[in-house]
Amino acid sequence: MTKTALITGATAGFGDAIARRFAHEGWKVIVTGRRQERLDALVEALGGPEVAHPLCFDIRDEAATRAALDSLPEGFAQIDALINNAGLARGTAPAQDCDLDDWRAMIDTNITGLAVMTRLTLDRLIARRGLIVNLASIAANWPYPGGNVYGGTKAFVQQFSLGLRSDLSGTGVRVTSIEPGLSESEFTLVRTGGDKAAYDKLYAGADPLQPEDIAESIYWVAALPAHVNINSIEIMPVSQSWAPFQIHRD
Ligand code: 8X3
Repeated sequence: MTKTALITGATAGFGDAIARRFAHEGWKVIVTGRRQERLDALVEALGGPEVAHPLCFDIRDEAATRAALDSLPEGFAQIDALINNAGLARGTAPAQDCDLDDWRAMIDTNITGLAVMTRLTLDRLIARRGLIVNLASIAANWPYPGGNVYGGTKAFVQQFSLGLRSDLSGTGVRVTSIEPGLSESEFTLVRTGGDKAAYDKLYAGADPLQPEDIAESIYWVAALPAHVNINSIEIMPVSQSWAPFQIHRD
């Protein structure tokens, strides 16, 4: 039987690549995001309404999320995999210089939106002995200057994933936390407020991860036998590694 994956934040970057990968492998995909035109173009590129179904809403809005899920047509009503990809970073400033609206946007999307979407699809996922893949980040594992609330939201995603595994014991539902490092996508343009020069500087000579690399790892997780759970995957480009701790001296 054809399986169905719901991919949040599918209008760019990782989400777009994940949707393309799953559709390429014969899955039906529900693609969500805030930009209807991009969703429509993606549905077209994926093979049309038999293969892909768009849901246009803001994941920070619980009522809109409920209404979107309730609107799913019969052919897309069963969900075998939830890929919680929607998320963002805003800014790289130290905490003492940050804008509270930026912090709220990250908390509302990366934590609240992800938790609500998960809760609202859990019954369907349990019915299908399905899979949840949550997009965390290396920022969940490694603090860095300017990571503050972004890293905190991703630590939530990682720990929420592990907690879900405990609660879903016996249901057959698998849960995986994916923790990417330096990756080239629209994510960085959002983080820098559209600063293309900063975007180019970040990636210059670094050969960063590409969205297709993340899609590859998530599809691998999904395609494993039903008795195999990958708890977490931390992925970096070869160019990225750790530097020593900083020491401030007076
Ligand atoms: C984004 C990756 O390296 O900027 O989650 O924290 S990094």
